[in-house]
Amino acid sequence: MTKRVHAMRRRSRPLLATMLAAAIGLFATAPAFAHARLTSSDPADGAKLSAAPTSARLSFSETVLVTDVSLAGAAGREVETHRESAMRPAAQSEVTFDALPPGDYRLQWRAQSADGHPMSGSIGFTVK
Ligand SMILES: [Cu+2]
Repeated sequence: MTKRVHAMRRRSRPLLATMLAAAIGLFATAPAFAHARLTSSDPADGAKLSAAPTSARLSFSETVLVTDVSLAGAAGREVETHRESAMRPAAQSEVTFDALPPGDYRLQWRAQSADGHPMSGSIGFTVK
């Protein structure tokens, strides 16, 4: 990038000014376009747990409305989960369930960010 800008400067100052203005404009407005994202979870994605968990927590970079969380165990069998204040926007969302027997699990989630964008993802963990 630096090399290209220097090359442009030699050739055309107006073009450089336009490029700089565009770059600054892009930078200044970037936060407005930043999407909410999952920042962490407990259990963490890929965790191998020696103690059976009875809850899972998702943490997001900003307040989101988690619209669906489901937990699948062995052979994709769904595990019953409970979620408090399911329809309230929050930066964290927690689901609880009965202590999980050993096995591989996948927690799938869907959410809507404050700017209305749909989000989804999943985390996997193993109970030893
Ligand atoms: Cu967005």
